[in-house]
Amino acid sequence: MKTLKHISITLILLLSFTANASTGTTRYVSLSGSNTAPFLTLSTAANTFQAAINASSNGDLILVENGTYTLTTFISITKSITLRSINGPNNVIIDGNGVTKCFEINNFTAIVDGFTIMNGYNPSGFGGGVNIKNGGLVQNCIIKENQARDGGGIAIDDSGAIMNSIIMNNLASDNGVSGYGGGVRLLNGGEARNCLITENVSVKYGGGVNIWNAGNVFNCTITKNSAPNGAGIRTRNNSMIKNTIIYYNTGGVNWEVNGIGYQYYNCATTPALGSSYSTDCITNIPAFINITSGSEDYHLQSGSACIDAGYNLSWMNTSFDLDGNNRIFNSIVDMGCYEFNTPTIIDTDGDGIPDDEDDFPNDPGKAFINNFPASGYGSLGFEDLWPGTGDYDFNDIIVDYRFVTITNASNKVVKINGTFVVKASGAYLRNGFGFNLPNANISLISGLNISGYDLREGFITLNSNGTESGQSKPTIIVFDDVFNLLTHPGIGTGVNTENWAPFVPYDTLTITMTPSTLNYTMNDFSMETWNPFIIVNHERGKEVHLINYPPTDLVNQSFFGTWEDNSNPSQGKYYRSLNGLPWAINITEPFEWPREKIEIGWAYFHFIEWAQSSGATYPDWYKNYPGYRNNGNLYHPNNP
Ligand SMILES: [Ca+2]
Ligand SMILES: [Ca+2]
Ligand SMILES: [Ca+2]
Ligand SMILES: [Ca+2]
Repeated sequence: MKTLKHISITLILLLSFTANASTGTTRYVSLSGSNTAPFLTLSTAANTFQAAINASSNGDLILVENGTYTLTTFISITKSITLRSINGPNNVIIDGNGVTKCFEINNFTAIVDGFTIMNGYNPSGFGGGVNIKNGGLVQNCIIKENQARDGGGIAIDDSGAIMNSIIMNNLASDNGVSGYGGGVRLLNGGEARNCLITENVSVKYGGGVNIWNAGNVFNCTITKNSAPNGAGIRTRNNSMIKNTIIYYNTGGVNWEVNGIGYQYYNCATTPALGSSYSTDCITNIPAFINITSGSEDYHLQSGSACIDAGYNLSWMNTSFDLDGNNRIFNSIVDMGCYEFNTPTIIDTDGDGIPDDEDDFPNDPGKAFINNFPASGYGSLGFEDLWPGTGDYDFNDIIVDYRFVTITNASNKVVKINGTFVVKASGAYLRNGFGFNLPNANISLISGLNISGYDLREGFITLNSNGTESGQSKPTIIVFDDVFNLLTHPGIGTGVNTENWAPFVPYDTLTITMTPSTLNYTMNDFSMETWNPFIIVNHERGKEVHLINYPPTDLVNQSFFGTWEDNSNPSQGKYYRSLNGLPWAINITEPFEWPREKIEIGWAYFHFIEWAQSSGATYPDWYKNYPGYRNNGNLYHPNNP
């Protein structure tokens, strides 16, 4: 006998197709049991199957502990019982030892479930591994290396079924010239369903399956069997074959028909079946995962013509394929014993990211949009009289911001668009605005191409790529004079801070940062730690940052610690007033700023507490909650 090759065997114990064991007694079989009738526990378990069966009544369940059970005569089941392994077919082996068939079953509601059945020998009769005589179900089994004249693996007479099993490497031979069904023999009835039937040999008829007079084969994969007549399957008279793959069988023609009344539906085989006895059959190769000898895997590849090409039958709605997955996936059953159950992945641009996850499904160079903040805009408000506190109305520059980072399928940054909505300038100073990236990869100083800035006043010096020169961090100046963006309406101190002055439309700038190579990840930018600032009144050395954010390399250090500023660069303390207050605020949603000359504490009643607690109390100070603010002290544009 050939040895079993390494087909992946993943049979799982499934619930019985017919429930007959729920009402009876449970008995046990174990090689280490005390063999004490009536075998009601593992410790008193029967040592042989037959002892437990003989002690049982209709409706009983017999559970079998792991082990190899070597037979001297076959196991006979004539009662309505279920015989089941506790841990599946790889753990309970029934070995005919080359002297006897393993099972003879003769009861319509008997079930044999979850065994390896091997080395059965019955060269003058029916069923090397199993003979079902008029009734019985064998499921979730591996039937291998058995021999009989009729049905080397299993023979079913009149009625009965083999389901969800692997029938492999069995031989139909009387040690002479006769052999009928190397794997499965159906005589006058019987059914094989969801089985892999492979590497079986018959010396005469039906290497995989032989049907004589009547029998059904539904959703089986019959491959690499061998026989001179019907290498995969031979059917004689009333046979029905549905949803079955018959391929790669050798030694004779793949299939052979004889007599009358046989019909094939939705099968894949070659050569083509005759049109008078076949419906919706195909000759396409099935496209198994692997047919290489020793590495066989008979699951279907994506795109196989056998997928969704079967004919649905009512039992399929509640049954499983040979893997234990739903028998029907994607509405229509597949041909063969394994249902293809991977959703079809569409990747139109071929970048490896499926369309439904790809923000740019038609652009292979782009895959994902990453927003910072996660949604909408953040908002910045600055006070420009630093290092003096000034009027502390936090409206000298109001800028909303949003960064959209586009990454490719390898999570490398393609570009970053920074959108800045310049909303207000409640000041007479001509302030600029920029930011640096304190935790970015330093090579981005030269490796980043910048566009979209508005620099007209001549006091900013750029590197050729658009970053600011003289900086040790990537630094981008967005605009150098807010007066060039928001035109003064002619009355009032600034723009969009007095309710009685005309509203000036906001101005939006988009800075595009494009790395010169696709080698940078979002981590190389660390945008979430960006450090925004204003440049006060064309004075490049005078920057105002968020509290405790360090200045750029171009700042004039002599301002620190003067006036109300209590910065201490040696301690990493920056832009903090003597009272512990900031000169700039950053919130994650649009900010409603105070009117001109209205100190922020008069508009937002919890701002001071929030700032002095370093953000610990009232982190929601800017919300429009009762008792949180005086809306009359906020700017409300008269025609936004
Ligand atoms: Ca399907
Ligand atoms: Ca894609
Ligand atoms: Ca794409
Ligand atoms: Ca102001």
